[in-house]
Amino acid sequence: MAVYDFTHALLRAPSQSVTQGLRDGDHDGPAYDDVLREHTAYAAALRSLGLAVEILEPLEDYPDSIFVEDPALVFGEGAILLNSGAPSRAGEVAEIAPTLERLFPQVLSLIEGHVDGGDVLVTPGEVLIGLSARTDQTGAEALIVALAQLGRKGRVVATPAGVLHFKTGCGLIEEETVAVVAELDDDALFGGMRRVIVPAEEAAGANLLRVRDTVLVGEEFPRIRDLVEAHGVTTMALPVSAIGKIDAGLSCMSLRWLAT
Ligand code: CIR
Repeated sequence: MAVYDFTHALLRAPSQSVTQGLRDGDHDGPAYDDVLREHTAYAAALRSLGLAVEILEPLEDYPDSIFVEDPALVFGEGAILLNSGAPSRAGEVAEIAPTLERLFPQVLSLIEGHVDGGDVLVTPGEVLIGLSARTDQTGAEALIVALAQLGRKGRVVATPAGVLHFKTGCGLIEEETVAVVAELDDDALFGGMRRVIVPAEEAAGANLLRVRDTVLVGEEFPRIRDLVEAHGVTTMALPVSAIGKIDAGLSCMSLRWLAT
């Protein structure tokens, strides 16, 4: 089984407060209806690829809670509750914990430090943990301990300045091929995986998402789609311009796993 052969996905519906989501800069946030439209298309895409999708109720107190990838990391064998480095998001983990307790055979917790799931890239050989404004060394080391309890190996890597999360700048195309922004084009980071460089003008689309035999790509990133298709992998274009206004991409809106 490949690391993206998921059977299940967990999402959370956007709250009206999503218009106030965190963003770098002082530009306007997205309109609620636009985010809802993108979220609906995303859920439909995952279902069309054969995943069982559960959508949790919106949380008005947490504008960014639609981005369920950040408060937890999940595998079929268990979930790990994380601890966001963004104060306004710290409460999201307690909100999602009961659902994860219901869905997973075991649920571990980060014992110290901060990690956002957006900084974690699961590759076949290891789990890469990017240090960022949201993920600190203490949290990354605590995550490595938790991963070991699930029989997985973690490794800490640097996230380049200027991107929110490690995965803002990369995503798996195939098990041994990763799409990266130029700043992440580094052998040491990806342990010898083949890298496909995302054109600078489409850097905002690097957070693509492989699900089963398809790579989901933002619809305004045609050159990335061409690059992925050139590797013989089918793409599916999805609208992301609204969530892009609050620094999010395609991996952020779901937790995904292969049921064991
Ligand atoms: C935030 O700043 O936390 C949200 N506005 C965007 C989170 C994106 N999540 C992700 O990349 N995993």
